[in-house]
Amino acid sequence: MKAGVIGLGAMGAGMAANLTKQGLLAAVWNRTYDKAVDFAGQHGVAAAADAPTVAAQCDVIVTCVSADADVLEVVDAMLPELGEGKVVVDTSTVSADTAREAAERVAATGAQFLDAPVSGGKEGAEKATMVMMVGGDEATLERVRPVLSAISRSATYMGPSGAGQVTKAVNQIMVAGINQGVTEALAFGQAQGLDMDKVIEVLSGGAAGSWFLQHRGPTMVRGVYEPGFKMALHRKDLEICRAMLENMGVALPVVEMTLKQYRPLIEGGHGDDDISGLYRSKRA
Ligand code: NA7
Repeated sequence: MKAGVIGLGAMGAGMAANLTKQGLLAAVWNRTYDKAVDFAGQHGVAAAADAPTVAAQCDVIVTCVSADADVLEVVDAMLPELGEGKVVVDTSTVSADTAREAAERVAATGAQFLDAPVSGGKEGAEKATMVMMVGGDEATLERVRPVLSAISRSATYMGPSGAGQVTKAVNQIMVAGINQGVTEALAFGQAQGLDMDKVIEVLSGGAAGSWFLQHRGPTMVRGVYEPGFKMALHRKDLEICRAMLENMGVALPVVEMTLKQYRPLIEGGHGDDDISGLYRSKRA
């Protein structure tokens, strides 16, 4: 099985490197071509000239681009080279509607599309410890499992097209709440003059312990907010959640508060910071 990766950003580059380790990677493409050439040079794989070339050369095409319009743009570009037996696995976080639209366009060629967003951050992509939530055809998921196993800790079938993205929306609401809780609490502790490394160490073993506290706590209290997971991308995800709310009769106050607090930070030039940069607005 030959796999290709389109989009060698913070997440895609780690996934592509892990596919190389398993001998599965046949081609990569990145819109900013220098990135593809650098990756190809380091990992001994071909840098394709464009997305359709990756589609032509590979059985499984893993895409990891930014937002809804980007996924549809890349999918449309590949359509002439897709056909029976080929599978597009989109690991970007976009709306469930976009996933269903992309799946329809791909299915018209005889190929298959899986929405397969991931959670675990840049470190998870590099160490292949991400979890993956998959929507689409279950048999297709099983067929491409060797590729998904090379880039993730688990790939769980969630239901028909779009179900992976809806699950990811649930995840992103939780991430907003965890970010709110950890940044607010640590800023409070720091303002009280505590030794914050000790605070993080002791609390990590108790009921408030979390991945975010352990991995982002020590850096946020030092004013370091390197990605990670870009705040501008989390805002995109929370806006997707907000758009899904219509006619659902539930409220998302944590999402609303987080969007409100991200806004001045992103407008102030911090959109590429890790989401733990929310700490800036909590500091005394
Ligand atoms: P990054 O590090 O911002 O990387 C985004 C990648 O997507 C990067 O390689 C971009 O190419 C590529 N991209 C974006 N738009 C396009 C279009 N229209 N066509 C082709 N390539 C494109 O994001 P992450 O890796 O952290 O996250 C990626 C996704 O996973 C996102 O949905 C997250 O929410 C989860 P560039 O180098 O800019 O030319």
